[in-house]
Amino acid sequence: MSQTKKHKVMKKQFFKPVYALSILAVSTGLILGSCKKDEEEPEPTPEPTPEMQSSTYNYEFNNGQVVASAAYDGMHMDNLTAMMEVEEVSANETMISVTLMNTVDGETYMIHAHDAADPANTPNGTPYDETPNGNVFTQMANGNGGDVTVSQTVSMSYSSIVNDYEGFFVVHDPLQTLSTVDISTYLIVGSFARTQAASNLSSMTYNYDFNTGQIDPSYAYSGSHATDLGATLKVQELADGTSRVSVSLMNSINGETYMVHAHDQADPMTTPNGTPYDETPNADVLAISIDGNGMTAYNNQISTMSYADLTSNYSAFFVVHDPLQAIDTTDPTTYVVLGVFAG
Ligand SMILES: [Cu+2]
Repeated sequence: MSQTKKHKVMKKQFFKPVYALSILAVSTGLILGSCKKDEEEPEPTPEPTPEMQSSTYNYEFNNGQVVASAAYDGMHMDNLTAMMEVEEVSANETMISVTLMNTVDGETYMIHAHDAADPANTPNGTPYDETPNGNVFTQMANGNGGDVTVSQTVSMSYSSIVNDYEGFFVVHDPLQTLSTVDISTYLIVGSFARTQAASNLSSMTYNYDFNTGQIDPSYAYSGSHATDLGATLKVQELADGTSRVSVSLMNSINGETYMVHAHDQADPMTTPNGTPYDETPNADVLAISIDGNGMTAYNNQISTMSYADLTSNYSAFFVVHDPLQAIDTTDPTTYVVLGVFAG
């Protein structure tokens, strides 16, 4: 809403009370002073200086949008996103601010502008200069478990940043050794200060409670693990047709290692021990361990199966084995979580 329009609305709302409470017109008049001024000047005041320009660019997590074969592959949760604000400060100065959402507490994120380059001329065939451009953006953000913002004022015009500068915006993973060659270590990568094309990559999250026999009453957990453990399973579509399968365990026990598996459903008539599933986990879908930390613990893997297959066609059980007793794949009462995979 323009300033003028806003004032007209305010005028309408305040008109009657002002009339009725004319005794209080002195004080009320002061409050409405700025509005009255607009009414008294029918001609719009010409802008003395052009308004400062600004724009905002949103970046999704690296699921292979820029380089399909190089979706992020590592231990960081894939809910991290970034927002870049480019604001004109003066004719030759621009402020660039980057906000990271869903950061990991205590980790330091390297956030860089890498100039685009001809891969034929770079040492390792990268389509960018591996040395970040400190004249555009080179900042570190300290993760706090939530949103963090870092800013840099650069000696370039607004237009040269948003129209002329050709580079990549990169957020490096703080949970692994910094690599400027391996794009699968980038949490975020996209063209710098440009609107990113819509990726339309799908994801779905499934919640699982502790195993109290939801699949079969005779499978209800029996053991000493606290029953407040819960799990979420997330399937994220990646640009090359594969998927990232992520698991979070809530209220995990610190120091215990949880085996987390997809076990393909099977006809019990055909399995060695009459189980309604294959006792060997499906390593192409989910066979990971999660280190318990006393709170929410996390791990993930990339599956070659497509998002559509995993969420619609694949028939398996999602199993979290009890770390407090020996693994027994024939005995579902040792499973702290048991549910239909992506069901
Ligand atoms: Cu298993």
